[in-house]
Amino acid sequence: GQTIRLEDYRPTDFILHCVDMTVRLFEGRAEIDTRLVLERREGVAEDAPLVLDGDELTLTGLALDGAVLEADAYTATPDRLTIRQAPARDRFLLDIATRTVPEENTKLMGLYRSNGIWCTQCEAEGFRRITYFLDRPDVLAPYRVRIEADRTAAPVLLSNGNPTESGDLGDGRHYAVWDDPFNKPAYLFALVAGDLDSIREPFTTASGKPVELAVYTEKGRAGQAGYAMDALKRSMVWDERRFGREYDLDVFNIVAIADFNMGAMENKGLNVFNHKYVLLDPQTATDADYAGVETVIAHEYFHNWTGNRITCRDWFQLCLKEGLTVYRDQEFSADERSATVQRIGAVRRLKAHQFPEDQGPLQHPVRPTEYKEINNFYTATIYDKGAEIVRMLATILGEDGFRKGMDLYFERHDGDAATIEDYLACFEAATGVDLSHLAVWYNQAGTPTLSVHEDYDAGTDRLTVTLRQSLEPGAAGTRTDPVHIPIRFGLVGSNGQDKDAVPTQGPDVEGDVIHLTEAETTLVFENLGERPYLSILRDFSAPVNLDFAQSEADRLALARLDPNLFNRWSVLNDLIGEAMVRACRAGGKETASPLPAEIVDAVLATAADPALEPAFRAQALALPAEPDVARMLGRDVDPQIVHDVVDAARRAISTAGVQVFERLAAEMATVQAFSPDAESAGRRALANAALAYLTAATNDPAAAEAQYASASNMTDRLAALGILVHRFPDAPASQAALDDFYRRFETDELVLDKWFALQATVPRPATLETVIALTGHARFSMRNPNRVRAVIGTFAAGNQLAFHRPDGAGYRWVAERLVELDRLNPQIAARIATTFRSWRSFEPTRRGQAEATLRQLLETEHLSTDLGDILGRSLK
Ligand code: HT7
Ligand code: ZN
Repeated sequence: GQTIRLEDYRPTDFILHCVDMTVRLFEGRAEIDTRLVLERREGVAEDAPLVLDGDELTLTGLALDGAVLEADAYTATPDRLTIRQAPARDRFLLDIATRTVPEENTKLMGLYRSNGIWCTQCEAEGFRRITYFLDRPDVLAPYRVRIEADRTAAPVLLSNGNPTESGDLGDGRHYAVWDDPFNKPAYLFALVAGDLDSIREPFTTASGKPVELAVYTEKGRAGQAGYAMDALKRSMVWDERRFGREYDLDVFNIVAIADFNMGAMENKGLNVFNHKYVLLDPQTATDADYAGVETVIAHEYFHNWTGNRITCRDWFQLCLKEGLTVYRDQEFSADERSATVQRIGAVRRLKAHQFPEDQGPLQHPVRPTEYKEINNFYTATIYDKGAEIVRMLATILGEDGFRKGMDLYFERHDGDAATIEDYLACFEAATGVDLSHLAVWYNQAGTPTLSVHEDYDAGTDRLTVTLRQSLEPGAAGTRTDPVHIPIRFGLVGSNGQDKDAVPTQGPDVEGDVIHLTEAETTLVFENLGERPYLSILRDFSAPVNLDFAQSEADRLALARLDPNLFNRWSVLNDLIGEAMVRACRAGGKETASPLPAEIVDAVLATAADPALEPAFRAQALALPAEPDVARMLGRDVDPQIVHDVVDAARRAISTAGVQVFERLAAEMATVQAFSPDAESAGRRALANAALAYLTAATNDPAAAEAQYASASNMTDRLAALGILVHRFPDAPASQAALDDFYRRFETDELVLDKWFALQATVPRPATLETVIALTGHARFSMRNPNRVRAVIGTFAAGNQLAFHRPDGAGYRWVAERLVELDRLNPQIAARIATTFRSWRSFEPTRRGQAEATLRQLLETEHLSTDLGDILGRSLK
């Protein structure tokens, strides 16, 4: 494949003024007529040809200003249309006719069918699979779209913008016309046609504009769309209040689709969703599912301003819309739920997904400078580290400064395809703050280390804090210059209150934020009255590895006292993680607990503390997972040892905490009718954590079996089933519960995904045989991405013992499935292949097995660019 480089960016030779399409849908084919109004850009050579992108296209007609083009005037291949002599000066019309077969489109990019519904996915480069086009984000135009289809097969016809016309065509066919007045790039185009149910609600924006909201689903499932609608309305109100952003069209439509490559897509006025992020009810969805729907609905809605009204100049700027929109959805969830618990979740995800990416061969900067396949850059780095940079910007500027910069960004760039430089310039102009050191974060890959050293002199009552930043060179080969690290901190007194901490020497400190912009700096605090506990990097104010040899006693004190709750969690979680790492390094052989008794006590005290909210207490009980410990180990990882150590830690807490857990299980048990709110979800999380520890302590599945049978909602039922299947895989009760679960929910594909995923993650090497059987199950399909992810994806990402079997069988099985999958859906194959990315961090046997498998896979004939790119970079 060809490499695309940021430095090669230049605008198109031709300007696009508007798009007019007619899409005729039939069983087995789609006919697409596209009329473009184009104009050669000033200064472009008169003989420069017009080159349009295509992908697996068939051209059936071509006319320029109404005259059919002679065969020698153009060249059409499936992936390019070149028109040799386009008019030199005036605007001209280009009519393009293409034909596709949506039923055969297994890549789920472009126009395809999902359970009979016609739908599209165009980001990043799917529109070129519908018609030849200048398919890049800096080519913006208004669209008019006419859809024609059989009225019975597709009573609902949707596209972007506002509906303007509809009517009958005879022969059982009908049509609808949609007008989108807002300039947009082709990646935001969408079309949906099918026999759909819907729920509708009116909404009035802050300035009084009425909007008709609708959520469409497959037949019979609109009853599960209510929470999504509610989340949409809350998102709309929140964006008005927090960022002053109102919705702009007369309608806002969401469609839930079963076969979908990612979570959802923010097409203008017509968001298309993986039905997993729309359809919910208490019997079939967990609290985590509810939170996921709320987040994704908000995220796609927020894109209307950060992504659609202001889009990206090129795909190197992807984080401009994604990092910013993730930051916005995180802030929304923080306001709607518990801010601390939300932040803990975001930091856990960042460390679990982005840190390993940044540490391995797929490392890339938040703004990359080159790519082979853009689909492979929808990564944790672009999304989540991108959001962390926006968060640091907000921390540096404060709430008012950040809002001023955002206001200027919306004002200056509405209607533009912008860059990261454009974005940062707005904040500098609005606040006068120098952001040059923050900007460096966008260009350098890798996770910086922040080293902290403290020294308190009791004689002079002086605390000296030395801060150092460093960055290891990595696979991306980017620079390692110092960046701006905003460090939120506090000096906690023995009374649990923050001291007035104004340094008498040192760098810029504003309120509770230290601005570290140099490689190293020292701060001095005086007149403290006692040696304080240093609470550093509060709320994880920068995405760094913290290297701070703080004493265990100080950290245990902070776990009790710190007014910053996030840090109470993080010091405790770090203590546990470090103890696990020590035990792994010792070979995991010790029979005793890997956790010192004081740490176990601190965990139990937090879990039992009625002054803390249940969701937070549940977080304190959620130990670092096996992949977290593997990442902290960094090299020569033996997943069996890691598993044994994590298991021993769990047992240590369970044995010591029987009484605490018995009390919690009783206190937190579900009594009232189900409500998905955060407070109720927190109580269920704490109750289910207690149940897991109790069954570990008794080594008896009875309590889980009882909860499985009596559960009144999916959260409690799945928690119980998870304990049975993962902890007691051979108990007859576990198999009985699995069979019961299948029978209860066999008509619901989303619940069946849970049934498949649970079995694929049973932590033992023999699960490989289970997943082999599962891929032969009548309900398994390689064509449904959710099902593929549930079985193959969760196996590779979530089963440390079976995927990383020392005999290499887990690797080889996944590799064989990737070859099959690559022929159908390369995007999904490439994504699952990233589970190999940390192969170099394993002990020599597994490392050798993984490398051999990857090398052999790379030799496969006709690999897609997507999969080839991931494999090639993984082996680099
Ligand atoms: N902007 C979207 C990213 C996306 C996507 C969505 C569905 C299918 C394929 C896709 N490729 C890229 C989703 C988002 O971040 O909101
Ligand atoms: Zn997004």
